[in-house]
Amino acid sequence: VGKFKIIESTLREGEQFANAFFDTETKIKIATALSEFGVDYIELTSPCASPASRADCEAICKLGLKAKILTHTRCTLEDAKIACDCGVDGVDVVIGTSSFLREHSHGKDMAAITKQALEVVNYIKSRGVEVRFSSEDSFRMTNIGLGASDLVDLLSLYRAVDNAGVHRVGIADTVGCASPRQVYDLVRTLRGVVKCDIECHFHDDTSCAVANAYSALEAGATHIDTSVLGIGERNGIAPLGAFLARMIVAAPEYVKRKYDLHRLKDIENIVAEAVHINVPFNNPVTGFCAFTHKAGIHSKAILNSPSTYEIINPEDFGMSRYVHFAHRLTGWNSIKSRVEQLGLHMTDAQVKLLTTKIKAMADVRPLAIDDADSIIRAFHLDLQERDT
Ligand code: HCA
Ligand code: CU
Repeated sequence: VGKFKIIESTLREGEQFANAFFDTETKIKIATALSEFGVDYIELTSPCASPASRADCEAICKLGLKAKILTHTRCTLEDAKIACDCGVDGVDVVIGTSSFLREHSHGKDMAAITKQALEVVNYIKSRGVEVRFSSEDSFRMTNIGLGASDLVDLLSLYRAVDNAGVHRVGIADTVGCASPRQVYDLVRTLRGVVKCDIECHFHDDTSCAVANAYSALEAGATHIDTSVLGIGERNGIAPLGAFLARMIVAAPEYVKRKYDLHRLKDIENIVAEAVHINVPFNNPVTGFCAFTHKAGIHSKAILNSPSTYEIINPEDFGMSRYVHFAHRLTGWNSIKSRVEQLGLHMTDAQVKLLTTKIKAMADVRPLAIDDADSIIRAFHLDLQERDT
């Protein structure tokens, strides 16, 4: 899992999110931010989708960004030609379940589909452009309903495009049905069949997208599709931030070297604003409480040594930890730390007494930080008056 590439699809899959409408300026802003962040690829909506989609694709190709620009099209020569004419670095072609699964269903049109795939792959390569070949709904197609002959068909199709020199093949969990173990098995099998890179695309309908991405990498996948905050069809795909939270734990040096993690929060805010949503409260890394510690036992340990209750160092993402001290679960270590932050001096015995006061107040009603600070200051003033 130590080395992987990100195909950032906020501007393709993300445009399929219910609320998404990106004007040219917003697309350029998002593409530029993602490129500066360090994603390897930025995937754009097919130029065949609409005239503006085509113009935007051409405009983004001309920006000269560090990230490679991809677009995503159906597996046809007409679409492939338009894509290459836009000036993209690569084309991700996908063969739909309608053409693959339904018509083909049990080997009949396999030869025709392979022929079409090879034509498109060879054409894109002849234009000097990178090409990925993928099938929609790869998991249901091979695991549920249809059975083993479909897996064999799928693998022989992938082997044929691999032999033709495709740069990547892709697997897509279009409906979000796959489990990490199914993913591992399919990717492992595919890894034994093709030499090219393997890209994986996971929808999050059952909340497995990041786990599936990780499993895919363990099994030998090389590229993972993400979108900012996970936006996409229905409830979306593997979120960029959540995926990197997983990966910084698994491959810290690689992730820290490769990505400008401090920019994550800004990028999420740009996208959240563009599609009129809030960053979820429990978002990995950037959720408002992602590094807030509350219970007395946790807070004491965190104040001594943050790694006790933190698997991710907030500083790696330019975030800061917060010890929540103004509540009835608090402990005297948290209060002592707050007293010091306020620049006040007390003995441990005094802090302990103060803590019982704060806990008693917090039993009656929720305390704001200001409330707790006033109690601390009043207590401190009291001590001083008693001294004089
Ligand atoms: C869709 C297509 C896709 C394609 C994924 C890919 C999917 O919108 O249904 O090309 O890898 O989820 O299957 O996003
Ligand atoms: Cu998708």
